[in-house]
Amino acid sequence: MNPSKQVIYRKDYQPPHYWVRSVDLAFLVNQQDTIVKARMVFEQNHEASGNDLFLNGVDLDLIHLAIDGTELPEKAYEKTNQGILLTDLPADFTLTTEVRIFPASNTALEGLYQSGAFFLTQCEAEGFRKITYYPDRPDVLAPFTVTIIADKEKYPVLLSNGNQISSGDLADGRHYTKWLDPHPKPSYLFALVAGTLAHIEQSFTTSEGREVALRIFTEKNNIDACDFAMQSLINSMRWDEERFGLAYDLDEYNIVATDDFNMGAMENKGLNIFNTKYVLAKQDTATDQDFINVEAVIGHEYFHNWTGNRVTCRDWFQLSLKEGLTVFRDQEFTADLQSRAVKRIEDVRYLRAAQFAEDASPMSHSVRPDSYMEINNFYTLTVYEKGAEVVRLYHTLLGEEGFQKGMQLYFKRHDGSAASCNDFRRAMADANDVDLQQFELWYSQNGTPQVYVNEIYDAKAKTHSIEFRQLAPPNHQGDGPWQAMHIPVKLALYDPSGQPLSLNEQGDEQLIYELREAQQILVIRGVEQEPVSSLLQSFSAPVMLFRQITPQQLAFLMKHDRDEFNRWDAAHQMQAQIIMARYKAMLQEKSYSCPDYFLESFRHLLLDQHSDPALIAEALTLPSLKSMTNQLKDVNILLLHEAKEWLVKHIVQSLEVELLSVYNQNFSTEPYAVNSTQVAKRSLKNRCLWYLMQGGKKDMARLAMEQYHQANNYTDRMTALTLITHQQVPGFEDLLGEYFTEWQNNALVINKWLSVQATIPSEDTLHRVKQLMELPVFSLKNPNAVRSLIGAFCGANVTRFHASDGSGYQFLADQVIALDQLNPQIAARLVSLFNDFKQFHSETQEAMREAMQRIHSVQGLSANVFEIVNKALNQA
Ligand code: B3K
Ligand code: ZN
Repeated sequence: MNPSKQVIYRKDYQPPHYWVRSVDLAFLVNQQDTIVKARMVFEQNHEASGNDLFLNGVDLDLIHLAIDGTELPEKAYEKTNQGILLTDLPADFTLTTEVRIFPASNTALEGLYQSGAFFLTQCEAEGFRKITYYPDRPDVLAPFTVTIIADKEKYPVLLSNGNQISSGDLADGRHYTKWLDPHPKPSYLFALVAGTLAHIEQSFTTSEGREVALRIFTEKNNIDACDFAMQSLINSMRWDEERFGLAYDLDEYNIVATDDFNMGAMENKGLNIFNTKYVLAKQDTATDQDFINVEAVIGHEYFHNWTGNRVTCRDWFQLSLKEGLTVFRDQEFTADLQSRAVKRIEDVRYLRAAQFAEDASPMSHSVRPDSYMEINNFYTLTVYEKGAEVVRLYHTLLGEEGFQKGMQLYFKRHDGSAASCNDFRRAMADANDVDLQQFELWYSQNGTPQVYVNEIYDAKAKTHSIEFRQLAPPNHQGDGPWQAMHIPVKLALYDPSGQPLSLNEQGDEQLIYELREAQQILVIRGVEQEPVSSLLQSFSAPVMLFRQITPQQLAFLMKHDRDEFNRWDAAHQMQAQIIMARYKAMLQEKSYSCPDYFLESFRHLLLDQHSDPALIAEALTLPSLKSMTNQLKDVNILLLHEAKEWLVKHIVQSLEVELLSVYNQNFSTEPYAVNSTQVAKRSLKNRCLWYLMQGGKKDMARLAMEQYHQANNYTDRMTALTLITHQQVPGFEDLLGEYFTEWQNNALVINKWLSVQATIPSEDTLHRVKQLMELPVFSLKNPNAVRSLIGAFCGANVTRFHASDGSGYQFLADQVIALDQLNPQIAARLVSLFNDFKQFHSETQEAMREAMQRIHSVQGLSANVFEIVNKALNQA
């Protein structure tokens, strides 16, 4: 088998034979090629036995290799297409190398590559080996010195990690800059940028008194859209000092934004590289959600400076050590700055729809995976989002103070080194003197834990008993049997008037009940009347909770629960119940009509004058199909979609007057600002408009047209355009045309235009998508464009992707095959859209399987795509 398609196991981890004590790099950047010279000082690791050293190196033209100044002849080492093996080495030595690379033809966007008028790098996870020969593994940390030399006119900006220590002019119109990053780091955090870029700058003084120059670089035409990102960076730095006591540790913090990036952003030490999507934001081109995303991603990458960079990962199996923890930190940042309840609802909605699905799919893996073929395939929702939930569990169990004590001990023990998930767990346990042995299972067991609840009220004894039973997820993997997990269940009980009951002798009205056994019973005493329980408040653990709950109890919780999250969840469950009931009736060709209590409680939600409008908007947003299909088999996805549409139509027909009045009430005439009050009102207003438009009435279309033309902000404008286009209101093609003419030079804005069209629920959409792919604004080489057009069609246009003639699946297969030649990481993301195929009924499954088989049979498939398709087909 091709060496890049080998499976790597966590259990095979071996410490490195050599440490790198320092690295000096020199880059001679040219348009045609780049020369990379390296000088590395190695020292044997006495705790590992071995005097050989493997240097990773892929697609490099080796020009020269010497040890302690003596050139090595080719026969002195073993060279493959993955690297060089050096043997019989002394305990200490200096290695010098020189290689040539070709960044301009690098379409995988990994290593050094070109974007517009500049060159840049992406090294995580294994891109550094495409730049120079090096032990490219996260547990080898070294201080880096980097010199960049290039033509001054073509490449005026030359950046790398750390602080710039010198710069100057050279002969032949060239110039150089020299950078020192004193903090030892693994190669995946290396970065370099060279080219023509504009920038904005501000200064920040840390709590330790360090003055830091903050800069954001973009191409010149975007420089007016960076101010919000700069403010977000300042907010992040301040927040990390205040909440975590962590301050920045260099004199510069540079951010570079590029249109050509495989993911959102990258936390390279002192030189973050960002997808423009998460930097650029202006009133006329960014939605409220875009602004919030910019703030969150700027925060996320900044927070990595401590959780990821100062303490990094021992090996890639520990990825969640930095990602889960940093997602938790960015979630808390957003919760502290925006609305905590809204943030929690959005995160859980995403987790349940996407991560639960991943955990039930052929790609299911534990938060700390046991094996991988291609590490880039494991930057998953499980590692990130479930990983963040696991970190949140510590916080729930230990409280803010205990959690922060654990964090401090973690930094004290591991600052400047590479650690493991176990190290983190130990720090949390030791700092708080608690036993977190069983907690290990959160890292080692895959699948979503299932908790079944049974409640009994005993009127005579005045007790309310809640029995919890943990069951193994159906797709449990691993050698041993599944074991019960440590699950904190936050709960409250309410009496029939909605008053919270005291749950113990201390009079607590809220409890964290810790499950540790497969079966446990909680008995609450002194309960005068049968109560209604609110379980798993704030979603206190990432589990599926199954309980018998009546619509009346759900309506009660929607009204009385003090936990905002569970109030939303009750609404959500009621909606899911109705859609499922209709779907089941349709399957059996029976009739089912919408119960009055549903409309009544929906009306109550809509007209609630006391709650945050953002929370109301969330409660009015029906569950996604994805979140409902997770637990089902033989799903007829088109029928389920129809059932949901039916409910929507029913809501509009019954509540049109109310929807219209809430729409009007939340129409703001104030000057636009991105603050939580305005964002909340816009979200509720636009949710109402969404419903109104689903009714298909002409006067509602007129309302959307008015909103489109009169809006003073992009959220309102884009919502209107989307609704007008999706409903194919006469004139929508003209609007799309005008939009294109106005924005054709703004890639991000045009990407939205592509997505709007890719998601039109109409028979000719695939044809339209294929036509849009021919436009110069689209390129298979640009990941944002691919995600916006192909990704949106296959991932968000249910009826067209799942069209019964299989055309959607064929299209996806064609695109994956074509993309794999250019950019395997993006191809692998796209092919993952097939991963839920086993949930569907046999015809759909078969058509999806055929498309995957066609991909699988392509010669020379990347390890990225192969790993995913192979798993899916083998487990079918
Ligand atoms: N650490 C990077 C992700 C790298 C992905 C490599 N395929 C961004 C982040 O999580 O902050
Ligand atoms: Zn991250």
